Amino acid sequence: MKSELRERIEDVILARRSDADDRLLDIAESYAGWGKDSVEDLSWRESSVENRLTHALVKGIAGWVEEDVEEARVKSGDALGIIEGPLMDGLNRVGELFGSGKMFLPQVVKSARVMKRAVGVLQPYLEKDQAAELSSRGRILMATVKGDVHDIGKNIAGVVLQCNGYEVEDMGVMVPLEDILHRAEEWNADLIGLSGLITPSLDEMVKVAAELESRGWDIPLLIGGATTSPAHTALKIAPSYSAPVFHVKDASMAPSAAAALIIPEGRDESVAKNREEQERIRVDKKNRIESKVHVDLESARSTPWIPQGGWTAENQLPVPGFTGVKTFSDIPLEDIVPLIDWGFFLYAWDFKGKFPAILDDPERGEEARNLLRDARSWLDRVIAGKLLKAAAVVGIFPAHSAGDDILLYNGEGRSEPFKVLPQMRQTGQKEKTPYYLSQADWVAPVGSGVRDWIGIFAATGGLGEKAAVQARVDVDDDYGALIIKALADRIGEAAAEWLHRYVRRELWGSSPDETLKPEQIIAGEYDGVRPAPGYPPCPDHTMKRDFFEILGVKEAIGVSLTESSMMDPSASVCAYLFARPGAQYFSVGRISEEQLSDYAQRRGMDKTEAERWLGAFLAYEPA
Ligand code: B12
Repeated sequence: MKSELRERIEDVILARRSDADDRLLDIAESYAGWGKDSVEDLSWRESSVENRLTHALVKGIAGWVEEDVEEARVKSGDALGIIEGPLMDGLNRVGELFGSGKMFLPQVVKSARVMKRAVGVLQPYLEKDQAAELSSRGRILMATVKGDVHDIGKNIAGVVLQCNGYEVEDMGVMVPLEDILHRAEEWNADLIGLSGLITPSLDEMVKVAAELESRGWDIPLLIGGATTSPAHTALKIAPSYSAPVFHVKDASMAPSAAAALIIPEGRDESVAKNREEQERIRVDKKNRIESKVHVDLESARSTPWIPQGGWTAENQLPVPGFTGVKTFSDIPLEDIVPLIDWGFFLYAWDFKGKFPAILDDPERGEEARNLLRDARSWLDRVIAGKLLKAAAVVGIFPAHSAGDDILLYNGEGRSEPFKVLPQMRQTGQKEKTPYYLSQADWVAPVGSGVRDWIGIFAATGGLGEKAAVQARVDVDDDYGALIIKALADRIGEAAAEWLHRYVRRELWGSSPDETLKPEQIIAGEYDGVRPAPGYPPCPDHTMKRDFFEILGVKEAIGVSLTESSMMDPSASVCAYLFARPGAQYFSVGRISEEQLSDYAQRRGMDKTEAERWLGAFLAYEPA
């Protein structure tokens, strides 16, 4: 056994150091596959130290990096030369392989970890001005905008950019625009990269662009994140700023977008092409919005969905065994784990495709399996070390609908609602379906004689995430940090799944005999739906404020809302629970001006405020 491995195992067994388990895990991957039947090919260890460094970088092998770097430094006495030579050679190779689809995201992240560690060893030997001189293709300042706490996508994009030779400074999450601009100027950034997960963040990106414009700056912007799109970038962000604004679909596109903006050769052409494309999107979008016919609200409301047989006693749901609010402050992770949707875990790492079939994909299967193996081993560690905690709070209330509003009551007296939750309705003209849907349709109307109930909840898998992620960052382990983040998201979603099943089977008992297997639950084969504020049937993110107030979410489970109505920790979800058979997911589609005004009034907001929150969904250009 290699002395390094033996030493680290002994550290764990004999409890010799407080960071013993971290250190063992750090090198464990380098030994993956060792055993009776497989002998790792270590012939690369016979090569020159420079070749070994390049090899370790390309293969993402962290086990020997510190000792190899030290050997190279003693040999050449030129710390900067080692970075610019064998290490950059390896990194360039990684960039090429990733760019040509021959290497996948987890491998890139592992390579980045090797680079960070190597540079970490050399840093003390770099002269002050040498550190600044380190050859770089350009400086990219990245930030998740104010009000948004999502950062897994931004972090992945940052690692990929670093692996392509860009210097990246990541300002983290919820970064106010003043701070972004201040740092961009101070650091002399070549590009600013903005990220965001939910639609209110789009508005914040427009603010950043407008502020850059008013200061007369010309630093190009890169726009990324799940909710961003070429259309929004073209329609809203680019018109606010004269300098180039590029939308970046995913991490693999980030290096080419950065290169197109930074490398002088071909730059003008790329910028002109981007502008042309954005102009085309604007014209196309305008034509499409104008050609979409909306029926008036009254007509849409006159054809709601109604259950088969109408609102009669047969369509009353089972009376809940419990009404009120219930908190689950520490849901055992072992109970949640079977409900994890591993398909989405892989999706976060850019392995898009059906799960588990993707594990057998001839090109991507092996890497997907390796990633899953690492993730499961991290999950064991998370559970054993209680690194993450899952919690949830749910409320089940007597309810009725009144037009497009859902009314919540405190008791079966149902005299005065204690809360009104206004909903929206589809108004885009339909040819086929006989109804225009609203979530209010899933609840029996007031005066129908049918009693009804709904649930609302918030759940999280992110308690403890910040500390657990930081512990990995502190040892330059982006790979582990990203795995923990992605696991927290999955645990949050699985906690919602766990809670919903408990509500269906026991707390409410709307499906008391349900015996679905985990994979059927993940496929959504249960009765009822769980739409989340921000999703297409209910795009108003501010509804989360009402949920949080009703459930006392912050006090109950420590999840809070940012000014953009995003939940912190980010690995959190909140949603409605509708048990009505026949209830479905749908999209309200574009919101007409008539509906917006009506909704704003029911919601007690002024029209401009409602337009701001729902800006991404409007069927018209606000004044
Ligand atoms: C998985 C998922 C979740 C997970 C994890 C979220 C997360 N941390 O990523 C959980 C379950 C926690 C979640 C929660 C919610 N979600 Co969600 N979620 C998704 C889903 C299905 C995938 C997102 C994802 O993980 N992508 C993988 C990551 C790695 O990709 P990424 O962030 O986009 O980043 C890539 C690129 O965009 C790019 N990139 C990112 N940033 C940057 C920056 C720069 C500079 C560059 C160059 C590139 C770049 O590179 C990355 C790597 O390729 C999307 C739908 C979809 N298909 O996109 C909805 C979606 C993002 N969610 C949505 C919503 C509404 C929510 C909730 C508000 C719902 C709720 N009420 O609970 C909450 C909000 C959470 C909170 N904290 O407030 C909406 C947002 C749209 C909107 N109307 O606002 C979406 C689009 C679904 C939809 N169709 O409506 N969600």
